[in-house]
Amino acid sequence: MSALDPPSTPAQETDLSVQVGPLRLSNPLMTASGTAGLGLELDPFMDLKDAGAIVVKTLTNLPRHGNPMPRLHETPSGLLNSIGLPNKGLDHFIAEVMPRLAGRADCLIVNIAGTCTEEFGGMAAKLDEIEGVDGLELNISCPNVDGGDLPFGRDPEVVSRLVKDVRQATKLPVITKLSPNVSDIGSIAKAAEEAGSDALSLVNTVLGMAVDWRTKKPCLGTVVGGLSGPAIKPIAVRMVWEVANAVEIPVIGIGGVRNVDDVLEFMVAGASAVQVGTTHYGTPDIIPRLVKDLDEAMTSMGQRRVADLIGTLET
Ligand code: RRO
Repeated sequence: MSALDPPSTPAQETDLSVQVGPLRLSNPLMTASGTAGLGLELDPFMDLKDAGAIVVKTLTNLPRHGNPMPRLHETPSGLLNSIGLPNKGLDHFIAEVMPRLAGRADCLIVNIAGTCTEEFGGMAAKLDEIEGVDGLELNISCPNVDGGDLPFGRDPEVVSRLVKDVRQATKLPVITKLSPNVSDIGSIAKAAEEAGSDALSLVNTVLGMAVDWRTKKPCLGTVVGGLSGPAIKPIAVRMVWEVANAVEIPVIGIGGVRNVDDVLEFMVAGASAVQVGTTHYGTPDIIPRLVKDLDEAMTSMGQRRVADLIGTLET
């Protein structure tokens, strides 16, 4: 640029922040539970504060070994898993991990699963006063317990009781994570909303199965598992759109996000934020890449606030 060039108008800064219930996120990119460990595993690849929020792998009240091997099986456009919630238990997380994790993320969401509805409430109460925990995600949708039977996520009355228990136990923002393996996701979403959930995240993995016909063995130790990745994105987008039309609370989209087009697709369909899961395995710095790409996409569209795109689908 020479001194004779007209002064360029300063580029308007893009605003990637979004509101998810009471949570203000610096950008809409969150890690999906289970794909980024307890958060600290991402340290070699990114600053945890790059993410709008970090969501930790599901914790149970007591330690669990997880499911029999094999636990992972790749398919052409998705990943089948049957991990089975291996973890050292909530008390270990609070005592040993939280001191290292507190303050490292802009927003830290702890994902929990109880073995009964009351246990969800008990776990929420334990986490209520823990420094550095910004919110809870209730995993009522793990496909890898009880043979995919979803003891909590399929019945609106059970969901309602569970979310009410948690609501009474904590002042923390509560996100309820829904399963796609139900016939009417809207009724489950409404039950969670009416019981006091601040937001919903969806979808958890889709029940699936693969077989090695030569050995005549299933490819997963539990036979059936959960499918994630690009294969499930259209299912997830459809369900996000359905749920966003059924409830007033914010919806977080999950399922096969790999690039900025996927992020914006979910947001236009009604998601206030998106979680990135399976892509982490090949590209562990996917979140900062997507934040940069989103910023550039907004600039090239002349769109200042990403939040203005939420739910703008014209049908
Ligand atoms: O650990 C798992 O097997 C698992 C969990 Br908790 C979940 O919520 N979704 C999934 O696909 N796998």
